Amino acid sequence: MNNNTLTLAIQKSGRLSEGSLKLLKKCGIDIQNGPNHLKAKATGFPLELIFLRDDDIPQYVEDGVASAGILGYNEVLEKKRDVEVIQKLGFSKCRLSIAVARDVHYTGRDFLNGKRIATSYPGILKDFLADNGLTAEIHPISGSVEVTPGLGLADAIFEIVSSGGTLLSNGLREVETILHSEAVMIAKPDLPGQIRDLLEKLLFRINAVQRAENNKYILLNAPKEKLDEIIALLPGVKSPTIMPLAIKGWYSLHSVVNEDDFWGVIDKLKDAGAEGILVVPIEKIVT
Ligand code: PRT
Ligand code: ZN
Repeated sequence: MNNNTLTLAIQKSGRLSEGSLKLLKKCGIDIQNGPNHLKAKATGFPLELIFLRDDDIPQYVEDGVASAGILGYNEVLEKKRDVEVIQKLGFSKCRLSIAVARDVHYTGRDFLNGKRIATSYPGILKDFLADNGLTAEIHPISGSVEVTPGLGLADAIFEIVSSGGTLLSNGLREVETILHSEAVMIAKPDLPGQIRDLLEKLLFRINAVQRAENNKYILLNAPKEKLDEIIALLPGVKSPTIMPLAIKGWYSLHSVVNEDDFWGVIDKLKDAGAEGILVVPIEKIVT
């Protein structure tokens, strides 16, 4: 481990690769040679990337070959390695669910007792069954878990669901959502101080990117008599900026609105008399 460089493991090719590289790029970090190599040096940050299968990332981080890694939370739980989840990254969101054939009468979790459940996540399934006092036969399978009920190989499956399209096309129905997952940053616990500092710097950039993505910059016009009511609707980073317009008695307000309550706020602003509302994306929010 080089104390002047942070070694980060990311997925070589798959559903996490693009999101991982995109996030780094938004943090001002580019790589010189791509995922066709095992390793790549980054520009814009003292970082070296290692490209791996996502299954291998927890072990490489535990062993210290990489100081940190980006992978699905589901894979972290499944592998049970000694690694720390330090940040949710907001992409590759999915859920792990139990599904049964569409025409099966599912009576609740007790239905699973004595049944055969096919899964590519036997570890998580085992814990779920134990936590709920259920006994079932776990059939570990890698790939195409969804076809097993149709082939008579399983009574239920426990698998990743995103849009639900794969379940639908295999005549299956989601009956229990066990876990929500997304890409996360993991790190080796007890990293040397200098490496921990580098990781903190990277997390600082990631936070700025995430905050920006969760917020929009809003500009609107309003007459003087409506200002108080409108300001009350706009929390902003501190408080809204107010500038007089060329037309007497009118002002321009600038603020930041959270994506979660965005449409609710817009409706209220219109009702309160705001006009010419402009909404623009934010590149970074550094606090
Ligand atoms: O080669 P390597 O081992 O690195 O990759 P992999 O094939 O094991 O993983 P990959 O690239 O398929 O997925 C990596 C991670 O992406 C997973 O561990 C999840 O955290 C996350 N993710 C997000 C998904 C999905 N969405 C997803 N839809 N992983 C898999 N799927 C599959 C799922 O297995 C199922 O077969 O897509 C199907 C369901 O999708 P819908 O949209 O039809 O519901
Ligand atoms: Zn994998």
